[in-house]
Amino acid sequence: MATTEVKVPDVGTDKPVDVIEISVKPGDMVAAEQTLIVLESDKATVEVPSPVAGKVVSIALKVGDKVTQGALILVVEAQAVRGEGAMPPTAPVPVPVPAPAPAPAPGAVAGGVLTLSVPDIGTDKGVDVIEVSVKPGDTVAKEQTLIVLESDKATMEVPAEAAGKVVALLVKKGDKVRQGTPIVTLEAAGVASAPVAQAASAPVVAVLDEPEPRELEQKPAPVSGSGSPAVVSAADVHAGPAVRKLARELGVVLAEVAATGLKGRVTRDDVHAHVKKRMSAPAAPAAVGAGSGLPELPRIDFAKWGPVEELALNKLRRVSAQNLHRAWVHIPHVTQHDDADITSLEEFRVSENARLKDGVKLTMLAFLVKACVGALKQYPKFNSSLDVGGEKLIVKNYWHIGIAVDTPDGLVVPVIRDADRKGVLEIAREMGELSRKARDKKLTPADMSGATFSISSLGGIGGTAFTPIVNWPEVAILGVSRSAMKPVWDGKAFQPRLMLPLSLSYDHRVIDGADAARFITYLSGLMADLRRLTL
Ligand code: CAO
Repeated sequence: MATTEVKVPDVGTDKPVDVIEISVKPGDMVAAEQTLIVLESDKATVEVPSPVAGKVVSIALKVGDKVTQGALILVVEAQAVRGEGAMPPTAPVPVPVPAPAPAPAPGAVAGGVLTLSVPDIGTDKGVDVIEVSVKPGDTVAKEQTLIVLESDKATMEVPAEAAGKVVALLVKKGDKVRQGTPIVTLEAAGVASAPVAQAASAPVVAVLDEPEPRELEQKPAPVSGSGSPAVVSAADVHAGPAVRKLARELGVVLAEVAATGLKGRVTRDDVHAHVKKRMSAPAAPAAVGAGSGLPELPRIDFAKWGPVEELALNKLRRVSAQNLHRAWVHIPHVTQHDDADITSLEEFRVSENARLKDGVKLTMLAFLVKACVGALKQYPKFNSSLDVGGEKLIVKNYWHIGIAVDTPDGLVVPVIRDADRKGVLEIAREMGELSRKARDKKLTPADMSGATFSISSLGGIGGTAFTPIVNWPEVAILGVSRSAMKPVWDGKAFQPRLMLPLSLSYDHRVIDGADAARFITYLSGLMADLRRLTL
């Protein structure tokens, strides 16, 4: 077998460029056009393809070397493949009259003419060409839009991988295309015709005239519409095209990969390591705001402005943060406020507490739980969940009330089950137990699941009103602030009344403002006179 020495082609600069990736090893079988090494200059990343199919005999370079045009890259034991031109230099055979050319490979180069093809568009289905933005003879800049595609999920502009002059258009408006469909042929700007590999005597026909190094720092195509393909701002990530392709195939977001290559470059191994890590990692809670299209918050170095201290968040706080943020982002919140007159209820509570003396403290919150069940029965929508598809409401015929409990480790929400079947004393006793368990870290997941409505009381601390966040998948939550004596007009005079501030936050997709006003008015009425509950 004849051997072929593959050398560094013209990379558009006389200055030495870095070898940043060696994509093959001795003994590997390579196909013609397969990437052998990746070079990086100040301006671009260049992938050097193999001029021949064959077996890598030896490699003359290593990552980190600086090379210029003509430097030996490697030696390939060429395999004669009819029609591919990969022929042993010592035994040239006449070049056959070329048959009609097969569809060129994406980005294929032929004698300085580049065929640009449809990149990975996130779907295997054919998509429509809805606009052709260039015509033959046009000079296009790199990244200039060539065509616009439309799938049932997104519109996508396909930019030019390289600058040059449009020789021919290979698609028209209305065509259906998919990844790899040739779009245009382009006479690449500044194409040099230096051969990549010099054969000893006869040039390796065809293949050797062609392999211009392709500039492959592709920016992801801008995408508008929903359900966009895996397009991220990967343009800022340093990675060769082969690595980008691998990342796309494996569904890896390059920006998330820890780079170990030269100058912070992401290598193939990095992508594989990332996938391995992802596979072995325990399932993480869904990323906050994932798919919401929200811009990420930038990291800030607060130490720039003064001394800081970093405190690690415990798991409870991290998980609560995720859940609260998710609910806040997904649920359109509105909060309705009202004051309940609890003057007589408070008198009753105090006198009962004096009478009971059995260790159970009758709390205002226990009365509120009971009153909420009454209001939920009157307005069942508040005891429901919105189906994730947004097409149906799941109304529950059980009344489990979650109570937000503040603990040194963070907020937890244990649940009073079947509160409709329990008396106020029993609820008060159970709440005491649950909040003790919460503060002793003894709550089980079962203690904290299945709530249909929640109450968050800050009344023991203070404040006049707040907007609690709906505890998804519930659709409403009642915030309770500190009661206070207030002058209330009775039609003839101001009377001192004990008023309890209530703040009802609700999911406006499910509950109208009028419903919320009715609910809170009804609830306030029950707190003003609990005898109504018996009606
Ligand atoms: N108005 C006036 N006083 C009130 C009151 C109110 N709305 N609610 C409670 N109080 C009083 C109580 O009567 C009690 O007084 P005494 O000590 O004189 O008897 C005192 O405040 C302390 O009450 P408490 O808060 O311990 O008891 P509670 O039954 O009202 O609440 C619990 C229990 C578990 C809900 C509460 O301890 C708690 O953790 N609250 C915080 C919940 C929270 O963090 N919510 C925010 C979620 S969003 O970030």
